[in-house]
Amino acid sequence: MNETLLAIPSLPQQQWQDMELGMFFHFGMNTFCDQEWGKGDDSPELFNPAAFNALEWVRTAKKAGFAYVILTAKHHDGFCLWPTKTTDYSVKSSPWKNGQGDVVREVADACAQEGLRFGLYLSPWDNHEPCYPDKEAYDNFYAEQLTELLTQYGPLVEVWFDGAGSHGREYDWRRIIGLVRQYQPDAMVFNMGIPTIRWVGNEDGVAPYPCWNTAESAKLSMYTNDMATWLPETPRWVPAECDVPIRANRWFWHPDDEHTLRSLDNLIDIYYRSVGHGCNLLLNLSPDNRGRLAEVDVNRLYEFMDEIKRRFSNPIARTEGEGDTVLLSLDEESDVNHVILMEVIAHGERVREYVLEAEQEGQWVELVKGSAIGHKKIDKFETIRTKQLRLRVTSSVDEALIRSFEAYNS
Ligand code: FUL
Repeated sequence: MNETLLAIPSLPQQQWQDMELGMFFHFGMNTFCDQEWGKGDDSPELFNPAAFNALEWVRTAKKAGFAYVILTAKHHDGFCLWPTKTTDYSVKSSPWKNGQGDVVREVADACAQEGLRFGLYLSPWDNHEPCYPDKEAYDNFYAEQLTELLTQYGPLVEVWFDGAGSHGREYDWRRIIGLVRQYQPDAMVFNMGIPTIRWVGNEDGVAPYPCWNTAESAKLSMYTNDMATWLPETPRWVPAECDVPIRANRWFWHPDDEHTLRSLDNLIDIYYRSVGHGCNLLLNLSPDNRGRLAEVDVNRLYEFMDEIKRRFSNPIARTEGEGDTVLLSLDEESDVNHVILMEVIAHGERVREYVLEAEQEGQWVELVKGSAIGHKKIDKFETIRTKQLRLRVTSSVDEALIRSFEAYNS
């Protein structure tokens, strides 16, 4: 097959894939009601995060090594975290800052200040809005909300369209995507309409292997077996994002919920099976009803990312190359137990099968057999002592272009 037949990522898609780590913040009316899916009838009086501190959220993400942040501007309950003109069901009807506050603004500004990219989640399903049953009226309402967000809080790196609750419902995706393209042309579109990135298909934060960057269709939501139906203009390159809450199965903060905090081992496993399978990891933290992050969550996050940095900050050796065989020579004989491979995805995902080998007493010993490399593949194996490693691409579409081949002793 010729390169022109290969799917190729756009430049914004490449930049998005290079970020690898995003932090999701689920915050809103549910935070004050000990619930995950509000019915849209909770009083705005309840929303009052007295110690709200967006800078703390964003600095925490940054310190952990995350490159982008996604905030739930509106969840399924319809309560808006910005003072929208479209409804009174928002921060402006709450006691917080006497109705003068704007959570979206504060998080956007904190990201700009700290140099993180910012993105938004705007639930299509809206349990509060009275016009929701009227398709045309709600399409207008939703377009207006989206326009406010796209024009007032950019630049945006990603717009997250959640499929939950929308089983059987049709939205005006052409118009929605048109707005994103008009106002935030470089923002990634998550999983709906004409997506540029796709949902990995579960909320465990893990990708199957191989997880190719192309997909004909993907699941719409956890709650139906429907497949997402994308408009025909969907690009062929749609990399996956793995979303997962740090407190198992709970996206919003709940009192007395610390026992659901994921273990360090679980988070490390998630990293190997998301970033390590070439996908982005979108890890959710749930700010509490004070508007602060729980200390136990932050400590676990740092513990997790410290361990990842410990394992993967100092390669023993690194090279790049092209063709069927790429050699990696170490300065001296060393213990090796991880290899990280990356392809030059700007020219498509070319490798279909590969073998990793290590030289031992003049013989090549097989360490790993793999298929996809794509943006990244992390391979872990029994520690072996060697002075030379070899990547053999045993099947590829066009010449393999290896952006990096690194060895680690972690
Ligand atoms: C799901 C939603 O229903 C959850 O509440 C959460 O927002 C998750 C990220 O997506 O579809």
